[in-house]
Amino acid sequence: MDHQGNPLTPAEVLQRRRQVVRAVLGVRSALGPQRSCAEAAAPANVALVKYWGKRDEVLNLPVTDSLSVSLGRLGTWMKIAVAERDRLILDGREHSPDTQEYRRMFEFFDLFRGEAGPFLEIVTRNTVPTAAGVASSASAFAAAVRCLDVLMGWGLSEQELSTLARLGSGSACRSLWYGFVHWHRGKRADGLDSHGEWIPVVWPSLRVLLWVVEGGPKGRSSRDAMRHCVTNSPLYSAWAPLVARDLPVALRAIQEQNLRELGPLAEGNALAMHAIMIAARPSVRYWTPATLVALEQVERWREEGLDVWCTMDAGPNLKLLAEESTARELVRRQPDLQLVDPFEQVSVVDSSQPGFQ
Ligand code: 2P0
Repeated sequence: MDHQGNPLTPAEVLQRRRQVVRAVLGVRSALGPQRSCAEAAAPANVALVKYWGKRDEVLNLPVTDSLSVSLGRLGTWMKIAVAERDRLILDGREHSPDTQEYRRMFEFFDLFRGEAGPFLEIVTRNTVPTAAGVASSASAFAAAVRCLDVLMGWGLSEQELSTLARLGSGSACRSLWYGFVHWHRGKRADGLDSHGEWIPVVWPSLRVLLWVVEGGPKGRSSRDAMRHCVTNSPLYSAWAPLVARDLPVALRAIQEQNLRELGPLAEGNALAMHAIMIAARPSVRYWTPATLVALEQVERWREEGLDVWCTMDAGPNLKLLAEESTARELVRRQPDLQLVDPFEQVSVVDSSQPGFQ
């Protein structure tokens, strides 16, 4: 939308996004590739205080701050190389230009290159299980900006890379780091102050457990659901005040490594986000009966003395939070849980990964 509330044309959208890129890159905008190829990895992330609603759709600027923890080894590997034509090879399969994945990825790369190219071959592999309901777009765009930074020799700061990754997908700005990240909503219209900030806390015993209760692709994109909720949920006005209360408590709980404080807070925040969705008119409901069964199971585990809490995103599946010893007990009881160490880092380049020639 422009200032009068009229929708922008695709050319105007591109221009606004390119202005931000130029503002971040400065004189570096004029640089061509400094190398022939570059590789990078980035972790997926799960929000403990959610991002739900945008104040600017073109630049993916959020209504509120949010807070996430990375998913360690789960994320994206990417290699980009200067080539004779654009190609996208995703999880070992070449995607044609009419696929959504190709369009989304190259629309992003087009923000950084002029009419003269360069053409790019992108080989990318997600280590996030597709059915797990964990967004791979966040890690993909974070890996993409890391690759570009190396290929073009920009030498940008992590904060600048985070600002650029946000243009691909909002939550991508939290995928530049391992561990906890605070995404500051920022106040500026151009979004240059809206980026992730790494929280210097390592919590070695914290675990995330992915619980896929429902496989298959999700019905509605989170982008679309978010937009719908902002204008059509009578509860949306409660969201910003709720985040303002939750965020400082979550930050303190992280500093103190206190799961008994962080867990209920993350669970309550996710449930509030889903309440906003459910109350929207028409309603947005990602939960299935299997989701409710799993939620009840989490409650039962707590009644049995296990310190476990959950969070959920725009899908039916759960992500559990627990300390390592509890996490091992949970896997014993529910063997389909996938255990993740949020702080497990992968080396930047792993050419042994399939798809990397
Ligand atoms: C989050 N989600 O904080 C929230 C909670 C989904 C539920 O960030 O439109 O793919 O690309 O900015 O980043 C998913 O939204 O949306 C998301 P866009 P994105 O993790």
